[in-house]
Amino acid sequence: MTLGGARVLAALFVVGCPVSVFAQTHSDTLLTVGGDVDQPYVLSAAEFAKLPHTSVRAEGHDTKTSRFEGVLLAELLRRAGVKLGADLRGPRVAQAVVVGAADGYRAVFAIAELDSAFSDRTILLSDRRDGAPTGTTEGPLRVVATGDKRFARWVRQVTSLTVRKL
Ligand SMILES: Nc1nc2c(c(=O)[nH]1)N[C@H]1C(S)=C(S)[C@@H](COP(=O)(O)O)O[C@H]1N2
Ligand SMILES: [Mo]
Repeated sequence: MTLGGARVLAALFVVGCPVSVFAQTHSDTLLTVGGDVDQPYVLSAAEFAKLPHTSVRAEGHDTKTSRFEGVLLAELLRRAGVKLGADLRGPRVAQAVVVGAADGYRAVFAIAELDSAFSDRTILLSDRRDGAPTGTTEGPLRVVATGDKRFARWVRQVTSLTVRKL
């Protein structure tokens, strides 16, 4: 086969392959960020660890106050192309993110709730509590949402963030 023919075949293979082969099924995928966004992506644990982290003191459902470290949901969505701050207006105000977990549990945040231009709350995906990695029961990633008085949206074992334009 000619080199050109091989290239065409390779291109057909890429086009014909389910997206998942290239974007979602790395065996080491920790988190999938997608839905109605311009730049869906996946992160391995090593990639997540390298993202800019924020820390916050908060009381967990177990009534213990801890220092939680993690990556702001706003930062994770900004990297997928979600517009925040002055650009979060008009139809964009009707966007929400579905936080999905390994056990099928889901919780929804409005995008505006996550944006520091709208709110002083800290909403992050925590990978460390009091300096130690979040265990596999709670984590590896868990939502921490200051300002929620109940803990139903502190989703454990988070695997996906899916943006929905309502
Ligand atoms: N994945 C997942 N996360 C979850 C839940 C769940 O059922 N599955 N329950 C929520 C509810 S209703 C509460 S009250 C808290 C309990 O947090 P805890 O496990 O730290 O006590 O987790 C929240 N996160
Ligand atoms: Mo709960």
